[in-house]
Amino acid sequence: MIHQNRRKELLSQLDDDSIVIVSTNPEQRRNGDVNYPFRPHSDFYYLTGFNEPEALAVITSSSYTILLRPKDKKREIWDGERLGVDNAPEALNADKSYTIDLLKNKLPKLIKGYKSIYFDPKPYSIDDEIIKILANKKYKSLGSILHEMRLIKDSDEISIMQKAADISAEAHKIAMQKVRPGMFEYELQSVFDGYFKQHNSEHAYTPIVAGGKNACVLHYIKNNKVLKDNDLVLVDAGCEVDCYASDITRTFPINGKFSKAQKQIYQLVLDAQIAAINNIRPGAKINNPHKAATDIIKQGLIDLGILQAEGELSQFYMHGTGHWMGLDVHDVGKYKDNDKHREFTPGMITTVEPGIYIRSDDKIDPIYHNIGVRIEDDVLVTEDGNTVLTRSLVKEIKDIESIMQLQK
Ligand SMILES: [Mn+2]
Repeated sequence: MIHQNRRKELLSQLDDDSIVIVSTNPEQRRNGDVNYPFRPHSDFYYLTGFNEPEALAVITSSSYTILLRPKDKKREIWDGERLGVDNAPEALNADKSYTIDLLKNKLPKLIKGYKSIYFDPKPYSIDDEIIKILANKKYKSLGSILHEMRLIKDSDEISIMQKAADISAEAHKIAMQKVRPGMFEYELQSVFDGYFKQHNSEHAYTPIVAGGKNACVLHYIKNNKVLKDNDLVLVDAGCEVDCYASDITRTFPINGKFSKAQKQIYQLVLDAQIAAINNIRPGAKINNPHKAATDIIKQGLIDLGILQAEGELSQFYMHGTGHWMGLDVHDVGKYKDNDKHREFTPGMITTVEPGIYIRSDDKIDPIYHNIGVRIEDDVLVTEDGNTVLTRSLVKEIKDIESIMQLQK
């Protein structure tokens, strides 16, 4: 029902003579005859709830047609059951269903008479075929309308994302309790691999487990070095539940106790993060959290003698403070309207993730060298402010240190 409502809502924003064409991802080859685990395209999944590869949805105000793989006894013995054309109408609430090999024959008939075609070609073979079939016909951007819908989460989406946030938060807590000097980064990562899998979820993105100076490499994913006594470890890991993401970063001391310098940097990032979250409410500009965070970090670094008053903050804080999150961890939806930052609206979900990264080649007091700190939570905009979906996970220094005493 929920997918039917979304299709209806989408069509209500288009002219009557519009037709929407949206395909899912193909399977991706890993090597030899091995594929990566299949993951549907988010636009397609949002409108259909169908998670088989090689499928196409054609949607108009009067009909919903799905093209999908045929039943194939031999293939199903190897790869598992397929929904099939006969079951599709009832299972997917579709009016008609055809096998995908009939694309060339059926699509020209389906689009006949429709003036506006909404289609975002992706660099996949099925979309290449559709482009050929559409020949000289013009098509309009589906994303510009659909992605605004995806940006505002409904109650079903919020409860799935809360579940993803809860699983990720618990895994981070266990990681804090399991970490030891001498452990490898990948061993700490395995806490997340195992916990996510135990809860029928996947990594929503490649996790970052970065000890010491590795935390200053923003997209460090090798995760293959030893975690050292007296260093911090930065973990950016979040799971995906039913294709919906969570995204959490915590930074904690490998031996369970922050040093004085680590505390100073950590507290500054935490103060910035809390100030940023306090700037999230309906009607507020979406760049207010970033402004609040950078003001605090800049002044704090100046007070510590790390940054000169005329210096560039981007030397130590070089990324944004958040991004939309949903079916994609970096979710769709515009950030600006006519070049101006838009306002928060209830139902939006954003991350809040300021950080400070001090490399050893930065000419400052060496006690601060190789400290990289980021703190990231997932925040839902509500009618009267916001709810932090990842609030169950500690982030105050004293709370992290005390949870780490309860070692596992
Ligand atoms: Mn993030």
